[in-house]
Amino acid sequence: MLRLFKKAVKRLKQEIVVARREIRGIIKDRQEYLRQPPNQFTTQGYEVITEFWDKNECDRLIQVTDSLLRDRSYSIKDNCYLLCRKDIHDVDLDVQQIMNAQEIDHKLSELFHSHVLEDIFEQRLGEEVVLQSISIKIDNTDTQTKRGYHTDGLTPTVYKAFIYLNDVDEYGDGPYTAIPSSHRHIVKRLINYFYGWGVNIFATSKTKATRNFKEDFFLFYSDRQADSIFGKAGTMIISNQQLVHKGWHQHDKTRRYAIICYLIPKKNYSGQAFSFGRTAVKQEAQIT
Ligand SMILES: O=C(O)CCC(=O)C(=O)O
Repeated sequence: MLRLFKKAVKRLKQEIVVARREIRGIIKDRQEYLRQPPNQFTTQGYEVITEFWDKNECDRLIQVTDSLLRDRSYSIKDNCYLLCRKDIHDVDLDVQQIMNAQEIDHKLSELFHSHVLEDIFEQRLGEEVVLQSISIKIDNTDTQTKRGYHTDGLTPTVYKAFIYLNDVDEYGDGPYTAIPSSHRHIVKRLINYFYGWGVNIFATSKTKATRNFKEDFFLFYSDRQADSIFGKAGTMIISNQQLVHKGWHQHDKTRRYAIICYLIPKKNYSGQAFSFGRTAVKQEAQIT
């Protein structure tokens, strides 16, 4: 009994250390947003740039993607791999992603080395960013397991550029959906943080291993406050991933293909490799 009590106290102490660090980070990030140059991207948290990527290139990339799709995660070449989210998560079970796709496609490699994306973000943010990786995301139709409103991590800030490869004209095409300016909210963010903390405590260990509920938003936000972003193939959305966002949940019409580019502020970059979901490939390798 005493041993159990000591274990619980130790665990609580660890949780408090982590929470203090995360809460400090959350507040600091929001203070930084207020110091960014005022423009549509920094105030709204996202911006749409139409006709960014050539339509023929969109079609070509869809073909390349289709030729690489399999039902399980696997290593494609070097650092490039197919991630099937069902292998690592209990949400977004029908999402697949070709990670580090710049390593297998010459046009994506050109984009990766061109500094075009960094320039777009830097002009708006007034600080340097690093493009870490480019992936191709395949959102198969799904109305059951789509993740709800969340942010990507708690702190520090990360950015993404989404480039639609097919037309996203209606909700059934699965538009990117975000609550404008929510990256600046502090009180609602913190209340959701503590709520998620509670959910984490009661979640099963299997669920806890696949996602962090502190990044989810159960309170205050609804679709009525959100912008769903529609656009033709080639449309790019640049987004601060501390925006409260999701992929539209009633995705029941067409498979959506998109290039997803991952960027972080240069001040937070220490040369780390981009390996999101790589463990799924390792697990597959062990099984086969
Ligand atoms: O692809 C989408 O529309 C949403 C993606 C998302 O939720 C994310 O990148 O965290």
